[in-house]
Amino acid sequence: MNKKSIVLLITLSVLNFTVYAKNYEVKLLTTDANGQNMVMSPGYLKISSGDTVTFVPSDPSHNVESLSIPKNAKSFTSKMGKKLSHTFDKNGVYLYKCTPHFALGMLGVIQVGAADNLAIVRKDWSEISTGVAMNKERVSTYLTQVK
Ligand SMILES: [Cu+2]
Repeated sequence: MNKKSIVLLITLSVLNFTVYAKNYEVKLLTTDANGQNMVMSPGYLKISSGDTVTFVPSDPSHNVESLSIPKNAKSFTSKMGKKLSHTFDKNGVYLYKCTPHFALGMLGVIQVGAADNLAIVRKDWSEISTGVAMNKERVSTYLTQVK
């Protein structure tokens, strides 16, 4: 292999890395298109390690705060009404909430690659869910989508 093709290969692998790290958006909605109130959209999202999710509040009353996350993963908390872009670099299941609307079931689940910590998240959720008054079944539905 000559020098030129080595340089080309290195350039291509750098480009590949850039292309494959994806950006996603989760909207923090007061009301969605189906009339659901205080809801993350999408509530369940599957991404790959290295991908970035931007959380976008529909108005100043929402934020995100991580609740149950994989061991050694970075926790995240956004300021009320402000966008937050978070890069997920540890595989596993992340359960997070909107701090003011937690009791109304405003929670979401993000799966990053393999879901090795699913049993722990389910156990955490069974304890955390005692503080949720409405729309608990949303989280159960999101967790059944984890594959
Ligand atoms: Cu909220």
